[in-house]
Amino acid sequence: MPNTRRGDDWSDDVQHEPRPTSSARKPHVVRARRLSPEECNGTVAEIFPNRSAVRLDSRPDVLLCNYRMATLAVRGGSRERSPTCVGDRVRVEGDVIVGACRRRTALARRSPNARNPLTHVMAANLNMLVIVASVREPEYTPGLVSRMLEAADSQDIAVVVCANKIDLLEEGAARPWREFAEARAAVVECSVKSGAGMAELEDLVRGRAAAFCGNSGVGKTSLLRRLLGDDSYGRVAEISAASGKGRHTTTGAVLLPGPANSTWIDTPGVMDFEAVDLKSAEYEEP
Ligand SMILES: Nc1nc2c(ncn2[C@@H]2O[C@H](COP(=O)(O)OP(=O)(O)OP(=O)(O)O)[C@@H](O)[C@H]2O)c(=O)[nH]1
Ligand SMILES: [Mg+2]
Repeated sequence: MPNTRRGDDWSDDVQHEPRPTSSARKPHVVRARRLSPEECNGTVAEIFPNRSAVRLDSRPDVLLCNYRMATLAVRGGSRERSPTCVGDRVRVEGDVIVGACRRRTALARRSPNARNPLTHVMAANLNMLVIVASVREPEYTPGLVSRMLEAADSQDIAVVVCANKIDLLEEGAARPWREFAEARAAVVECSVKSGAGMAELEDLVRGRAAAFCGNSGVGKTSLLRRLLGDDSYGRVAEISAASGKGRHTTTGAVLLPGPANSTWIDTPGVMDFEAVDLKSAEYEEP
């Protein structure tokens, strides 16, 4: 079933009404703070309404957890649409997330829900961003690639520009994505369908904490299936014949353990990317 929601993923359409404030409400006794790396024991793998799935360091499966907001929520100014994001290092006690570590890096954008301008932190603690574009179907969009590249570059996150569906490129056609090789990015032309360039991509992402981001329908989930050798992961769908665009098949970011301690994050396709710099909100001491 195609995803017919207006936003890029389910949480764009969740209405975040401000909680009623009451002068009679008691102030929190425990002051929220960011934890040290040693205090954390898991990594957020997926976000659901009011809960997160956490991959604990001590066990291979994921645990569905609630939040203890009093000790977790340190905002420092930016209103995020979820208390944690995929890739966040957290402390879990029982099945409750009681705190989170300061993020080393974060890919964040303004959430597309105009009624509620929130920050959407797409992924945290990355050391690589794989910007996936398709050479055709859907059409290649250089603006999105360069905006994402800029956001990663400002945090010293390594960038791979992955031009997928190279099997669809006609002989002699222009290859405008190659311009990004001059912007400190590795550029890989590949095809999930033919296997071209896949070994090169695998070499680049092996051992990395890498998020795969880009438009809907460019092949992010297909690439990850191929890299993981697991066709049962996630869902892929043909792009729409009517619009030539993707169908927003992946509806939330998912952290996937890969070979050689890789952590690869599949993300929902975005229609646009307006970066939010979380440095002042996130990295300064509260
Ligand atoms: N021809 C061709 N088709 C591909 C290639 N890679 C993926 N596709 C097709 O592109 C379509 C979209 O692939 P997905 O993996 O669902 O794309 P996505 O980027 O995850 O899309 P969202 O989850 O909506 O963001 C599917 O029909 C895939 O089979 C490729 O290299 N060549
Ligand atoms: Mg997908």
